[in-house]
Amino acid sequence: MIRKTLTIAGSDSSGGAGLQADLKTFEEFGVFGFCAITSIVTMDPENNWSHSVSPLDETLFEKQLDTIFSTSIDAVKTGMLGSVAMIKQTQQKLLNKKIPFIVIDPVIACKGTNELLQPENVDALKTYLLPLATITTPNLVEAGILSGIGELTSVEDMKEAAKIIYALGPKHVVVKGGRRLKTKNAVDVFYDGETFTLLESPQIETAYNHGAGCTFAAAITAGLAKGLDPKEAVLLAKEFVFAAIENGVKINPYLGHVWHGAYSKAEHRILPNKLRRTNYEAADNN
Ligand code: PXL
Repeated sequence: MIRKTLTIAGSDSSGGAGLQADLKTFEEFGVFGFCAITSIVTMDPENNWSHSVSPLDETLFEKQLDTIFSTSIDAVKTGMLGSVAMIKQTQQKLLNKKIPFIVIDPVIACKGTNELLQPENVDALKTYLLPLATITTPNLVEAGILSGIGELTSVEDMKEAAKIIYALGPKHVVVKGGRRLKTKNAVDVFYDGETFTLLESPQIETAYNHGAGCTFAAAITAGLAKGLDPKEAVLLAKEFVFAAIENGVKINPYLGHVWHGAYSKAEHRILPNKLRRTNYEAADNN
């Protein structure tokens, strides 16, 4: 049976993060992807690519959930949630439907903006969703906010934050150090309530990494749906997102995105080599 995974997330109109990242990643993992849209994020090419987040009406959000949950879903991921009401609607559905695997990616700020989403969402996320999580995947900034520690500057700080976040109820916590932590390798801290595991990978020098966080959490979700245990799912997701960042592409004049298809070289699918044009410019010019 094909496994079914749902992302409850915002739409990134630029195509790299949000539900676009999630659905592309689900496809790469060979699971059937669904999405419920909470909000639509647009960027203004005339105004320095500034972001604007437009939450959807809550009734429309509920209708999407009703449509999707007419079938059984193996794993759910949440990303950008839009409003406290939608956080509560999500919690109710997850409880009623007894979803086996839940990944909460606590999207609190878009990398592009550095500005927090509605601050009242943070408390609602802690109260209603983190207790349901199989795994939560905060980045350094989000872990600082959720734990109440503030700025995290060391692996010790990350461990401390992971412990505090674990106490809110998720069964596993991954704090992503990324490039903000000034270490030689990229370090993530995985915590299961007993043991800390440090997950290291080389830092990749690239500016084309938009969508990395969403892709990572979506990959974990798909891995869990396919039967991996949480730590295995996180390790595979790390490899998957590493390839996606390493093969990041400058997708428009403003931004570079991770290439979600990199792990399995999706760019080589369908057309056999001999039929393919020799370069992408030739295709673009037609
Ligand atoms: O990367 C965080 C993120 C999540 N979800 C949506 C986004 C962004 C950043 O742009 O647009 C919809």
